[in-house]
Amino acid sequence: NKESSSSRGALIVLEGLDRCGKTSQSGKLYKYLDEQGHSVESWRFPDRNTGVGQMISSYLANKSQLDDHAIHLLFSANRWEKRDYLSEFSTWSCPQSTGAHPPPTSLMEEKLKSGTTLIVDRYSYSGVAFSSAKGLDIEWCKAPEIGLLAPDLVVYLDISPEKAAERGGYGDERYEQLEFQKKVAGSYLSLRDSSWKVIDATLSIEDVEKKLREAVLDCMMTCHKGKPLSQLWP
Ligand code: NYM
Repeated sequence: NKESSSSRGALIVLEGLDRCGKTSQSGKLYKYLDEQGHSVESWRFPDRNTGVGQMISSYLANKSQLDDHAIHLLFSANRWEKRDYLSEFSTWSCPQSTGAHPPPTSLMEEKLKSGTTLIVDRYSYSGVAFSSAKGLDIEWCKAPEIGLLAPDLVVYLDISPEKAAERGGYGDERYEQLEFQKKVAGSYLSLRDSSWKVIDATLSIEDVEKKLREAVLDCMMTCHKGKPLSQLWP
């Protein structure tokens, strides 16, 4: 059973409010793991490089308007397209094709199974937290994420909206406002469960880095030992 292969990588997700330090901590973690000789990749959502990602980027920059449900589905589509079925299996759903075909395997899954650890800056939890903060029904928000790979570890970099705002650097993007971030913080709270690793993001950069490393190395070990991959929502 490939899923219990002893060498699989871990799917690590970092979540938190805007300005919680996620992006710089993802970068530091990537550098550390890479230097330690681990096979590791750094991903982020939204991935603004795809066609869907460009629509999201334009929406976030207030250059386009979209219905709240529509933008929610685009964020989700952006994750599905990055999960991406491998082209070598592209005949899988072709009715004319003959013979036995392997089940579809995703790029993300393939990378994990071949031993690469993925550090992902934002994932489905951002999708649900930000959209439900606008008032969309939480179960509706979760639905399009069903079937994506579940992270092996979700790290929440915890900071109050007020403290995050004090850090400055809120840009001109949509959502980067204190009142809205307060609602997002509330949504994250209702999503969190005991499996999440919550790190106080107001500690020094070095302390956050250390705690993050410990949690991630521990999770990588569990995956290495054969923890099976699972799907959202567990
Ligand atoms: N965001 C991000 C969402 O609203 N839904 C999602 O699914 C994701 C992944 O996009 N304010 C929001 C959160 C951020 C914004 O993200 C851009 P970033 O990490 O600043 O590029």
